[in-house]
Amino acid sequence: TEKIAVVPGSFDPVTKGHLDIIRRAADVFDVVFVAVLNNSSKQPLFSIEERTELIKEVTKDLPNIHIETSSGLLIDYAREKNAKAIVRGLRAVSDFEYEMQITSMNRVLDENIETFFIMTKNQYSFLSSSIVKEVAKYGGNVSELVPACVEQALKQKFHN
Ligand code: COD
Repeated sequence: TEKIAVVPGSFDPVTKGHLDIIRRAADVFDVVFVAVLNNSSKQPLFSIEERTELIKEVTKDLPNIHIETSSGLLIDYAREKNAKAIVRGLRAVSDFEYEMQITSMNRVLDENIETFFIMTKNQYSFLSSSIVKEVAKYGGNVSELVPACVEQALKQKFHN
């Protein structure tokens, strides 16, 4: 049977660090659902539709990836998709406590869905959507950090 994974995030906006995790998950699992969700502790710059469109654009070459949004709980979405695993990226020790907390909570909600972690590539270990937004806001060059269409979208947000 097909091994299905969910890669969840707010992706506000998607970076080369996210893309690396999504591609590596798609290499290991048969089918990957990228779930664009709202993180209630963050105030997003891009709407959920804009975030979804950008990820679709940059993953269209990958046949086993599906991009969707959901407004409910991650674990309910994962169950609905018949997913065996939730895949998250880890950058630094600073990610660990938060990830540990949501992993434990998700396990309480459904003990049959495992959370897997993929360690960031060294060149992306400092990279976050927040830092990208900060640099783009003040007109800095983010072309090494995000795909070209995301760079364009950031320019439009901040300089139109
Ligand atoms: N290198 C490697 N991984 C990275 C990098 C990088 N440079 N940058 C980000 N990542 C990873 C993150 O560690 C994460 O795993 C993933 O990419 C997505 O990152 P973000 O920041 O876009 O996503 P988050 O952390 O805001 O996502 C949080 C969720 C939206 C998943 C969470 O809030 C959620 O599940 N919301 C739905 C409601 C719910 O179920 N809440 C209860 C959870 S217990």
